[in-house]
Amino acid sequence: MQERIRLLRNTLPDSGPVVYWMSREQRCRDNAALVHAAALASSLQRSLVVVFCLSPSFLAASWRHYEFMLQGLEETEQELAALGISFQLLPDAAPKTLPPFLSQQKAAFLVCDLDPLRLKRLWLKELLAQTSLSVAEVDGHNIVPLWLASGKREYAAYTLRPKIHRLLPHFLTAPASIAVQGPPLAPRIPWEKWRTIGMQHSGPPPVTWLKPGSNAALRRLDYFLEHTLSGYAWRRNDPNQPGQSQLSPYLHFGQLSPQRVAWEVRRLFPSGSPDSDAFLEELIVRRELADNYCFYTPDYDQTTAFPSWAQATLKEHLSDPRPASYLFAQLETAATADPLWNAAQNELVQTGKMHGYLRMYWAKKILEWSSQPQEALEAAVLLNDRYSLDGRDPNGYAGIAWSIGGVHDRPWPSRPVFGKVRSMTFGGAKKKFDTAKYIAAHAPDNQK
Ligand code: FAD
Ligand code: FO1
Repeated sequence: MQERIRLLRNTLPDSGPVVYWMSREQRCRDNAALVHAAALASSLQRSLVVVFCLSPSFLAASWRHYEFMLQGLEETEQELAALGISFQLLPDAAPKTLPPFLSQQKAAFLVCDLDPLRLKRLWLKELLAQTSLSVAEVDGHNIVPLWLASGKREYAAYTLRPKIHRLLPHFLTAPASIAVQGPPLAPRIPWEKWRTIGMQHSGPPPVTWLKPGSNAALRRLDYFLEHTLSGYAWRRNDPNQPGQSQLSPYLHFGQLSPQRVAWEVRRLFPSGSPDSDAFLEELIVRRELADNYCFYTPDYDQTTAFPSWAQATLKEHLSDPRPASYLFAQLETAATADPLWNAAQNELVQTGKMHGYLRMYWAKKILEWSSQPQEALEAAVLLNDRYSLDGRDPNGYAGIAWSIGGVHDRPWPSRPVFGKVRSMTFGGAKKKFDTAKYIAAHAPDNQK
């Protein structure tokens, strides 16, 4: 447990409570930071307070995302209250609202979530500058703590995988859960009022096919383990099959612990299987590679972060003619001449989730149609962050950088526009799955 914690500052405790600033891990169960904060509270003989700072505009998040997040937080408040733990919602981003809260509470200690996103690193930096209390940062997201898996940006999955696998037996243990801290409290946050914050946002409405919150997340996990994990290895790349777990929105908002998911998969398949191995490769190695990329590469959403071979090859092919070019509005409204791309974009807009295989094709086409790679990167990030439930996540920035800039990939035989960056074509997709069936199911109504 201790290895999951980084003590950022150690000073004499003031007379008030231990405060857990919940941000990435928005759950009561299986939350290592919460468990650590409770342990500190009991060793210091102080109470424990959990606080969430609600930023009114977070990285192009829209109503769809705030609704999903706030409903999940409402459930988390109920679960914390049942354990006698008070939960406070502060009405603005952390650097503004947390320092006054901490001094008003005379907080003895602050525990916070590790979050590799640039904005979150900035929030933590500003917070440390404006306070003087002890601060501990906990990696409650990665099974092998980010700092221990690697102390530097990794080149690809194959360089990080052995480092992860060596440490996995030590870290893939039953998730630690929080004990009762006191008599049950009555939940007291006026959630209806806070949900108007989300509704003020324009953009896509909330989704209805996926229920937010930790309980729904655990039910979805059970369903996946029961019905979808077997066959995952081959079905996951067929967009016409329900082969993915659909867990990414819950993992993104921290409503579900990746450690819980991996632990349950390992319980079902103690010595592994092609399906469980394929799934854990994605859940552990690919996901932790994305965290590694964002944590050690602050310009993770810029072409400057691409490997030098990719920057050179894309530059060399800048003057190649593009097979088509579109305004951002044409991309956003799925109005290109590519029916497969339009169907994928429409699936994203309508459901808030695009199939993993098509995400690669979708991003690579944006590169092929853009005059500059940076323009393609910005368009892909904006569309992904605006419409995808699991957007604004290290997985997204890493996935887009892989697709457009060869991050975590290798050079391929050169093609127009792509150069040595791996390309994907409609013809190639046709060989992989029944594209006509997917288009019929997901194309915009006016293209059916
Ligand atoms: P499953 O196949 O069931 O995977 C289970 C979990 O494993 C996922 O929830 C995720 O945490 C992890 N995982 C799976 N594939 C990857 C991957 N390639 N990289 C990192 N982790 C992975 N994922 C996001 O969470 N948010 C995003 O915004 C996002 N944007 C992407 C953009 C592009 C261009 C690409 C190529 C990939 C992107 N991904 C993103 C990664 C991946 O496509 C999604 O994690 C996955 O499709 C989520 O659906 P699932 O949970 O049903 O997947
Ligand atoms: N984290 C916060 O601490 N406060 C917020 O108000 C907040 C809003 C938000 C909206 C959409 C979204 O996708 C994420 C949001 N997050 C917020 C961050 C999220 O909890 C994750 O920490 C990161 O996005 C993933 O690293």
